[in-house]
Amino acid sequence: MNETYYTVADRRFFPGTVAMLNSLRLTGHNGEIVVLDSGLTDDQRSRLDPHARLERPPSEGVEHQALLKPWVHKLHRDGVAVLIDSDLVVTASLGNLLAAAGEGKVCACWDHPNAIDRIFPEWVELFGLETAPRPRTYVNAGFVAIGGAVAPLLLRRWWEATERLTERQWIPDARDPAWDFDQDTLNALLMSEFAEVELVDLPHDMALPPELYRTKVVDPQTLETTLDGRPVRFLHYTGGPKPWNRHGWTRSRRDAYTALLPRLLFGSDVTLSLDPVEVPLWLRPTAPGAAALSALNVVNRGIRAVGSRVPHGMEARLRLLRSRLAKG
Ligand SMILES: [Mn+2]
Repeated sequence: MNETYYTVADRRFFPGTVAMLNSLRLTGHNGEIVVLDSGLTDDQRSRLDPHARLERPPSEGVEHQALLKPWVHKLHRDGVAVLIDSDLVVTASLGNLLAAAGEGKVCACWDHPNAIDRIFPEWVELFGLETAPRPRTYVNAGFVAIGGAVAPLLLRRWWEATERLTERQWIPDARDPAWDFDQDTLNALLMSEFAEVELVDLPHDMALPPELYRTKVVDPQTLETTLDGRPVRFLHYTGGPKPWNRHGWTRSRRDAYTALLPRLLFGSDVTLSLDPVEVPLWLRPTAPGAAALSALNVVNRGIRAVGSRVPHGMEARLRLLRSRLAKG
């Protein structure tokens, strides 16, 4: 299978990028990995360099790195393009998805249950669509596999639609038609100009928060993971702060993604390993690290319990802050 993996990373997303890269290799995916460098340090670049192709996307006119994802249309030549987030890890073989993408289908996973019917007539004007969107499953843009003749067309249109957003101020309200950036533009295109393209939409393959907390790591060695007894192929730590960041302690609990991070960053069999001092204590592969994660688990469960009783206005502000961190 001739596939290329594309991800966007800056210095803050380096640990996540390394975990994603290692997870791909550990699950037997050998295709080239291309990192769109939106602000890595020289040290990070030199460490990624032996394992990934680094590309510098344009710095002008792109206000947010999330908007860079479909810039892949400038790089992708042939075979299957796999666009994959650097806050996501792969826990099982993607073989059948890559094969389906190779036949010209688009593969992606269902988004959150409360977003699954997201659609806006305003998308036509906002994204410059040629036809009106028709309801179709709203998918998560954290993993998208596209191949065949549709790949260059969809990637180009995805970029063109997303590029229009750079001139528009982000409105921090999920009811805004462009709140979800490149994920909205992708879905708008799949629901309109590309409505005839077969979509392999996977209802159970991606674990997102809050389901991530219920997800079980069956075997840390193979990364085998299940949710409600069903195998999961992607653990996607959406939102912020990320568990590898300094402020990650406000969220880090014993979820499957955080539980696998030390194994993915420091395991003796990983492609690129970090120095433990590069991540917060609770992610270090040491006894104090494991103890810190257990303690955080207790503290953050408590915070969540309190959180359900906070006044409405405060809750909305917290949500806003969280989504800002996610976008930022
Ligand atoms: Mn993501």
